[in-house]
Amino acid sequence: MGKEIIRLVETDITALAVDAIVNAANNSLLGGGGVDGAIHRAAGPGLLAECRTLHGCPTGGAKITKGYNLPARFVIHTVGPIWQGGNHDEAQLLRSCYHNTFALVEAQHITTIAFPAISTGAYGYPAMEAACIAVRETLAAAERITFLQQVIFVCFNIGTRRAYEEALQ
Ligand code: AR6
Repeated sequence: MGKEIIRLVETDITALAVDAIVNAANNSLLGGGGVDGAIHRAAGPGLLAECRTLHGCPTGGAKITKGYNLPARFVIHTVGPIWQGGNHDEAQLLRSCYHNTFALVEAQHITTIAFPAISTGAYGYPAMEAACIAVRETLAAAERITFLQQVIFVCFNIGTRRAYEEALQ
């Protein structure tokens, strides 16, 4: 299994009928702006109610909920690092987001998943460096998780798309 399981798609992640979509959440897991706000709006109040029972999530961690009104069956909430110049463990924490998300994928037998570009919006992580981490962690997971069929990287803007294209070279 290699790069052929990866697809770049320009869409709103909440529209995707995959097993799981990933949310770029914050430590509270109680919603916010960006993709987090869009996911909570589309999923409806059931999602927030379940998130309240999770008591937050550390940076680099991941927790799973149902998808409620979303076409996706699950939402995997992960908390990316805030970019602080690159010397504050940001890369390790972002790698952990992907690693811990794929651990849940494996445990729940998820075969199709879509990721936003975690940390690259409000949290300011450089798109190119984030895309390299996303691709590398995905290829490593695909080697291990034999039932994984498709990983979609949602490109919400042109800069994100270019970064993934380059990272896939
Ligand atoms: N579908 C797919 N991607 C999207 C969508 C969408 N509907 N909306 C935005 N993006 P961000 P972060 C892209 O800021 O940097 C929240 O307030 C966006 O263009 O959503 O991890 C949380 O509560 C960018 O490429 O997440 C946290 O407080 C990417 O998603 C904080 O923001 C990530 O941007 C997390 O910041």
